[in-house]
Amino acid sequence: MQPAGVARRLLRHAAQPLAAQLPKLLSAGGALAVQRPAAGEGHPVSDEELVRGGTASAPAVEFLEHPDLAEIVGDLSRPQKRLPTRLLYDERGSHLFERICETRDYYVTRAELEILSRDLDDIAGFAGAGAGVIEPGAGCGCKTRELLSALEDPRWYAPLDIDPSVLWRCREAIRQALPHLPLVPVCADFTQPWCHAGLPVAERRLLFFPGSTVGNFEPVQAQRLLGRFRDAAGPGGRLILGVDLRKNAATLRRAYDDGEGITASFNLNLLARLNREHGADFDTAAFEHLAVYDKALHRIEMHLRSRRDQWVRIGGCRFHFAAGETIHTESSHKYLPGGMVALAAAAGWQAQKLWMDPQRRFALMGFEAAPRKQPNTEVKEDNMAATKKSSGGRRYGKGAARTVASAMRRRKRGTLKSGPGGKGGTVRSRKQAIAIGLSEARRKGAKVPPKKAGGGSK
Ligand code: AVJ
Repeated sequence: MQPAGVARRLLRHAAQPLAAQLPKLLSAGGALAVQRPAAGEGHPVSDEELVRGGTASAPAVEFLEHPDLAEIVGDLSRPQKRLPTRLLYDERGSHLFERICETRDYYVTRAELEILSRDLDDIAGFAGAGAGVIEPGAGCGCKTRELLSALEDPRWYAPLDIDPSVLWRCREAIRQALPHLPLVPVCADFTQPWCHAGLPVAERRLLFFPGSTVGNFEPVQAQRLLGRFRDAAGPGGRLILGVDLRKNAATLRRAYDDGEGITASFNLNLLARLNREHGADFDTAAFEHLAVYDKALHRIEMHLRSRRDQWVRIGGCRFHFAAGETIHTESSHKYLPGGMVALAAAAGWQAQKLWMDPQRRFALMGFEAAPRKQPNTEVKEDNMAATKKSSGGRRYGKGAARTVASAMRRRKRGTLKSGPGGKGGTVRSRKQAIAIGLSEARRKGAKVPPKKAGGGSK
């Protein structure tokens, strides 16, 4: 990486307001609140100013002050180069994505719409009456229009999108179809915290996250995102989640490298965007689109492959590309329904409903916000539940529950021994751990039902 003074200066002047930089504003009156940042507009800067805080070999922090640019330079500096997936969605990118959805090869949108129209009443019933609907990454809101018109007495619709131009169009489309529904558009990056506290009241909040966008995150990040949604939904909140299901690699590769070449343009637009907005000098003709299925990680990846050995400048840095070297731009994880149930459960969502298309390519899943547990009591509560279950619902005294919970913890740690004085082997079975816990309780004089003949905990 080398700083390039001229490029840096150009960059300063060419700085443009980007969606991610826009203040995350809420407007309750239905007007779209999009403001240009006061700072960051191009203004003449002296070289002295430019060098402040930086050296010839390490660019000043201020050149990378745009959060996107800092991230881009970091991502291109990795051994496997990559770029932030969200940057695919500028005005042109969002438009190209809508065209992808119309291609024959990209089955995802069609499969989802099929479920939405077939099971609309059931889905609307699950959402319940009087819901406020939040849609992160709303796009044009076409899918939502159908859902909104089927809902009973929806209170408001809050589309979130990183791209203000998309939000404008979404607002117009929804206004046309549902002129009386209050609209609360939010210009925000839904992967970052945003102000959901300011939303109007409703019977309950419904998070609508279709399109399998959740698949674009690594499972750990997906869990964190669903956890954020759980916070935004609040008590009694619901989630309707679109999930693309595992299927053969050939179908997936075709879906992400369509015959009409729209996905290729969509992917390559990312480089054109970096040229437009960050003064980069990518030769887009020197890169090609690639879709690769990773069988071990169950995900289809989009890459941009360098057709030749070349250098590219961006953010005052130079990056080398060997011929055939790739930039990883997107991953789309494919799930089994049970896998998503577990992932969402870890984020505080209880699975309630599963709707699939007849070919089982895609799933819409319905979740309800799980009641909040006190931190640190989870293990105990779980074990009390286990005690109740394996005892046929009988209630023990608090003392017994405590010794059983302790025995269960020791079993998990592998330190629970059976036999008199713990001289037997390590206890593996749940049932035996419960029995040991109960006999400990009995020794301490806690209230425990008498042992049945034949032993055991029942
Ligand atoms: C809408 C983000 C889920 O991953 O299937 C389509 C994006 N990328 N073709 C997907 C996309 C390439 C799409 N998501």
